[in-house]
Amino acid sequence: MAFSKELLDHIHVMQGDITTLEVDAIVNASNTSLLGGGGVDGAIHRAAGEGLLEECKTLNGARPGEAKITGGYNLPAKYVIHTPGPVYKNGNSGEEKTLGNSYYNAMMRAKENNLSSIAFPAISTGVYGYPKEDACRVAVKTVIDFMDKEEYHIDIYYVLFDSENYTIYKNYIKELNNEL
Ligand code: AR6
Repeated sequence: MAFSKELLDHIHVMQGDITTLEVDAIVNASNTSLLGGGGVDGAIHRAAGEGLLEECKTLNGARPGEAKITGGYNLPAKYVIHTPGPVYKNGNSGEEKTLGNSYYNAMMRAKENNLSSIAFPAISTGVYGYPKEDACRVAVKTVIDFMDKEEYHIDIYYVLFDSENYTIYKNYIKELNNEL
C-alpha cells in the first residue's frame, strides 16, 4: 500500500449514524437483493423513504462485492452506493477478496459520478460476521490504494456505529500515521 500524509489526511473516522451525513454518497452494506434488511441497510431505507426502495427494485440485485448507485431521496446524502459484502465463513472462502471488491467498486461508482466525498460503514462486520480488525484493514487499504492508483483524492468518512469498531479504526489510522 502506497500512502502519503496528503492521502491519509483525506481519511476521517467518526462514530455515529451514517444516515445523518451530508456527503455526496453514503455506502450501504446491503444484501444481494438490494431490497433492504436490518442493520445499516434498514436504517438507510427508513431514512431515505419509499423512493429508494422503488429505485432499488429496478436494479436486479447485486453479487457480493458489486456496487450499484441510486439517488439519496430523503437522506442528506445525494447518492447511496449499495454493496453486499461477503458473509464470513472461515476466512478461506474468498471473503477478503470480496470485501475488498465492495470497497473498490464503491469507489469506482463514486469516481464515475465525480463525487468528492463518500461515507462508509464497516461493511460485513455486523450480521455477516467478518472479524472487525481484519475488515478495518481491508477497508482502509483498499480505499487508499484506489485513491493512489486512480489519482482520485476525495474525502473519505468511516462512520462507525459501535465503539469497538470506532476504536479499531482510530488505532489503525494512528498506526499508519506513525509509519510515515
Ligand atoms: N450507521 C452506521 N453504521 C451502522 C448503522 C448506522 N445507522 N447501523 C448499523 N451499523 P450490518 P453486514 C453498523 O449488520 O454485516 C442487513 O440486514 C453495524 O454496527 O448492518 O454487512 C443487510 O440487509 C456494523 O458494524 O451489515 C444484509 O442482510 C456495520 O454497520 C446484512 O445485514 C455492518 O453491520 C449485511 O450484514
